[in-house]
Amino acid sequence: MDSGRHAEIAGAGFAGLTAAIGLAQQGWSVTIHEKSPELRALGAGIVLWNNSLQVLKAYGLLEELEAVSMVPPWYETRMNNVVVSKEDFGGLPWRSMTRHDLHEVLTRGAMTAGVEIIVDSEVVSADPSGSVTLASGEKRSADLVIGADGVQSKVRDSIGFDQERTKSRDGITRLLVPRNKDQLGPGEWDNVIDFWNLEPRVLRILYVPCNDDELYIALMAPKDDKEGSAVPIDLKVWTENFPHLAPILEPAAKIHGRYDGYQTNVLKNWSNGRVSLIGDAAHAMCPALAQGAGTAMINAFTLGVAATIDASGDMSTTLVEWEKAERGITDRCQARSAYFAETRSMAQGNQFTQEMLETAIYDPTAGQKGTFAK
Ligand code: FAD
Ligand code: 5PR
Repeated sequence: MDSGRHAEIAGAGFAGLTAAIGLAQQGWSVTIHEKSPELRALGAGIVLWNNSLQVLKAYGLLEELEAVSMVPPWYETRMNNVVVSKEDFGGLPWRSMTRHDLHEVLTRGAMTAGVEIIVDSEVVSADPSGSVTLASGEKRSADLVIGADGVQSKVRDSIGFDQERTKSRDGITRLLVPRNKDQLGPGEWDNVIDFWNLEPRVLRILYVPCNDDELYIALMAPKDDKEGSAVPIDLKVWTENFPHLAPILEPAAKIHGRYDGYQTNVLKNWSNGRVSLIGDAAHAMCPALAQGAGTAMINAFTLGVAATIDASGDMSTTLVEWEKAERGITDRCQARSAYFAETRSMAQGNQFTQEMLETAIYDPTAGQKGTFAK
């Protein structure tokens, strides 16, 4: 099946790779430009929920992902090391993994589907009539241009989308460390555990086991807390506040790491002419609901379906309709995530109500089974 159509994508992150696989599996020729010299995922661990797991299933990649990820039995919340809640989301599919492993599964899936990935190739601008310009000066045309180039998107900024940007007071350092399970005290160390301290000081450690060997920890501190936001992490401060976690904090202090402030970007529109934005380029969000990658993958998937169905060749109407259909669920997720960042109310536990799980539960592939992974 060859649709005769061509897509140019900026960014080989989770959004760009997911869009590329969907388009290629539906017969498009696809080129991704990745500005980094090598293909790899920055950051530490990640949680995926039903929405993105369904996308991987539709693409024929779920088994591969299952082999490198795990299902923590419970999502536990503790305040000053006292358990306040344990949730299992009532059987809703979710999995934890390293970002590296997820990125590898998507990269392999893209290669198998015939996607061309060019590294060391930065997109510096895009044009709504359907072209990208590279740092090398080369200009390339396409039926569809996708800006999946992250929160600092040049595709977005070269066109000039209207956007509202909000920065939160908190931020986070995310690290991957050895599990060291046998050195931790009694506890169910396969759970995700959200350790909150609000008194005497606002510091939080989100503990996310990714597989037998690797543990993702996210250390949250207010931006104005110089010690809490320092990298490498200040071992004295963190072990004083979380003494029971010393066996994982010690190796964490040896990694340089990076402290990222939370940011929310809301665009008036996600598309202009033949250019569409997905992922953090379109809707960067606070991390509380762990849906940054999930929403990126939903929108990457549904964009590929909509663009393929477009029969007229006039992407502009198609992209407007796609955004109308898909946008609500992302906007609501972004707003809920910003609310949790603002109020820090995840600390109270039991925050994963059906309403808060709306985006996690959503199956963007419903009605599309059998179209992919041919
Ligand atoms: P990105 O992941 O930012 O990918 C964008 C890609 O585009 C990158 O590969 C980049 O090199 C490339 N690129 C950028 N500009 C250009 C250009 N002009 N031309 C060509 N290529 C370009 N969420 C979690 O749930 N867990 C985490 O552990 C976590 N860690 C994170 C760590 C970091 C450092 C960052 C920035 C974000 C993290 N997030 C995390 C948030 C979540 O990863 C994002 O919501 C999700 O990755 C968005 O995917 P994306 O593909 O839109 O953007
Ligand atoms: N969940 C995950 C996560 O990485 C973070 C949060 C929740 C998987 C932080 O990056 O609440 O901040 C959070």
